[in-house]
Amino acid sequence: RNASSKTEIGVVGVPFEKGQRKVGVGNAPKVMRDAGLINSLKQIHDKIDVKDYGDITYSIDHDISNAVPNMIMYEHMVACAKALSKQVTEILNDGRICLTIGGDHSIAVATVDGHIQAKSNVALLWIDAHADINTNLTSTSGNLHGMPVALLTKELSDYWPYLPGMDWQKPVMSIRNVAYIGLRSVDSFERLLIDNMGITAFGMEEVEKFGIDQCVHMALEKIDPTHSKSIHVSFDIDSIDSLEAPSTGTPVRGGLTLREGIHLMEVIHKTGRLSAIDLVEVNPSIGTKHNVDLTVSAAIHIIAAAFGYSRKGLRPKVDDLPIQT
Ligand code: B3U
Ligand code: MN
Ligand code: MN
Repeated sequence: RNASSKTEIGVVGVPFEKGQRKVGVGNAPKVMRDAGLINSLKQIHDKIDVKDYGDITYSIDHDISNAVPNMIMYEHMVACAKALSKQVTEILNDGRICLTIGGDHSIAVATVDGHIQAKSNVALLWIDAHADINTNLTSTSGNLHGMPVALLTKELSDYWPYLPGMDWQKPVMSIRNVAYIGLRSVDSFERLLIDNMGITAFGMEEVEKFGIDQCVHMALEKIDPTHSKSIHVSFDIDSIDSLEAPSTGTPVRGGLTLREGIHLMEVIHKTGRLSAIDLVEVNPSIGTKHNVDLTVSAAIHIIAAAFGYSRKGLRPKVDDLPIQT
C-alpha cells in the first residue's frame, strides 16, 4: 500500500470507563474529536475516506452485577462489549479499517472479537506498559482493563469461571497470534504466564536492546509468519512514556518515545494488512490542560502514522506545481 492507494476508515467512539476506577477516560472520544481527529485523518492524503460511526450506546442487565467475583462493574463491560463487537464487525464488513477510540482497555475484548467475526485470521499487537492478561483470580485490582487478553485467548479459557452474558464472545484467538511491545509493569502471575506459555513479548528492555524497528518486525514475524493475517493493533497510550503522554490512568516512566510509537505504526502501515486499531486509556481528566493537550496530540500523531501519514512529506501532483507567470 502506498500513499496514493485508497484508504477507507471507519471511526467508532467508546465512552466507556467502567473497566477501571478513575473518571474521565470515557470522555476521550469527545476530546479527541474536538481536537480535530477526523480532520487530521482526512488530511493525511487525498485518497483517505473517513466515516464516523459515532459513539457506542448500550443498556445494562443488572441481574448479572456481582455475578463473577473480583470483576468490578462487570455488567457494564458485558453490555458495552456486545454492542461494540457488532459495530466493529459492521465497519470491517463495510470494507473499512476500523479505528476505535476508547475508553479504557477492557473494550478491546469487543474490538478483537468483532474483528475475528469479520476476518477470522487475526494477528494481535498489544502495545502497552501492562500485559492486561489477569483473570479474576490473579488480578489484585479487580479492574477489567487488566484482563482483556486473558478473556480473548483460547489457551486461557480454562482459567475462567462461567461468564454470564458473555456467551456471544468466543475465546478463539491463540496466544501464539499475540505479541506485546512496550511492557514495563507486569504482575507476577502475568510474568509467569508470559514465560510458561512462551508469549511473544518485547518489553522495554528488548526495545532498548534491539531498537523499535527490529522489535516490530520480529513481533510481526512471530504472530504472522506467512504475512497473511489481518492485523489488529491495540494501542494503550500508557505504552508511551508518561513524560510525553501523561494524561492516563496508570502512567509508567521509562516507556516508548512518541517517535518510537510513530515508527511502530509506520512499519505496520507498510504491511498493507492493518485492519483495526484501538487507541485507549487517554484520560482528559488527569493532569493540567497542557498534559491533556500533549497526550491527545500524541495519540493523534500515532493514529495518523498508522494510516500512512508521512513524516517525509507528500509530493504534489504534477498539475499542482506552481508555475511562474
Ligand atoms: N496489572 C494491573 C495494573 C494495570 C493493568 N492495566 C492497567 N493497569 N492500565 C491490574 O490492575 O491488572
Ligand atoms: Mn492496557
Ligand atoms: Mn496499560
